[in-house]
Amino acid sequence: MPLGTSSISQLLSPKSSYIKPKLLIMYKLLTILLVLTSLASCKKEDPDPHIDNWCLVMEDEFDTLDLNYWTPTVAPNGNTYRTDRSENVRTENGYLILELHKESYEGYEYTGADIVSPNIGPYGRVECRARLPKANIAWPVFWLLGSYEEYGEWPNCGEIDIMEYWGHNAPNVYTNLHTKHSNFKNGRDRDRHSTSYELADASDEFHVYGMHWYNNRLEFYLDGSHYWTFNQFATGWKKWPYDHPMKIVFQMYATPDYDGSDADLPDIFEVDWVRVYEGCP
Ligand SMILES: [Ca+2]
Repeated sequence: MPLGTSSISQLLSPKSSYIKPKLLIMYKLLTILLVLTSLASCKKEDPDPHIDNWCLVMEDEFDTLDLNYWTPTVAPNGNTYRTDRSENVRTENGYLILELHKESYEGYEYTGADIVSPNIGPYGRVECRARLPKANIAWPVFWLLGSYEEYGEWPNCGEIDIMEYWGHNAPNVYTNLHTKHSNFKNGRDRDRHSTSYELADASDEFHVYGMHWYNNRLEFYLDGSHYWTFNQFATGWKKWPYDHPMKIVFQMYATPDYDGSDADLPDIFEVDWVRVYEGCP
């Protein structure tokens, strides 16, 4: 009789005092085989690759504003009306310029801008070279917004703020993550989802803000130097929505909850280039 399921259950049963030595050896061999197969499949699905060789899949030097790729948003956000006017968004001498103005517009006190890319990823490396504004009320961010197809709208879709900055909070630069589980609205578990560093010349010099996006972690880099890793700490989209495509966003808004002077407006957020890579095949 071949060693089938019923035989194994018989062998496992305490009543199996009649086990023949040959069957016992076969059972042990089968167990070893099962363990080895299981180990091999774990190895195959090891979600911890380190990629050294990145292949460029998208690059924009912002010699022009390519409206076939980027979509400016025309709508209010907080106290800022986002427009697609050249006063708020344009390219100049190879730089993307997002400009924040204090002006009465459509019932709002400030005008700013954001531009949104098509989906990228999931996974890869994304970075930009940028100079940040000086104005106290300026709120420039280089971030990724999850596409809505998989888990729905924010915060379900997930958000990764690679570089987030508030002029009045200089010289601190922040990296913030938002998920269904932890976001700025529910305030839950924020320490785990946020970090910051000081960058005294962020408004004087260009720096490269980047992230390496893996299937179990997000690694963050400033000028090519690693400063933080966010490791996936639970399964499920509520705590790890970063397994589906996301869109790149560059924004320049006025901080909604700032009540200091805004006399230093207008001001600009300048981006020299943005690049997206994937692991080379
Ligand atoms: Ca450029």
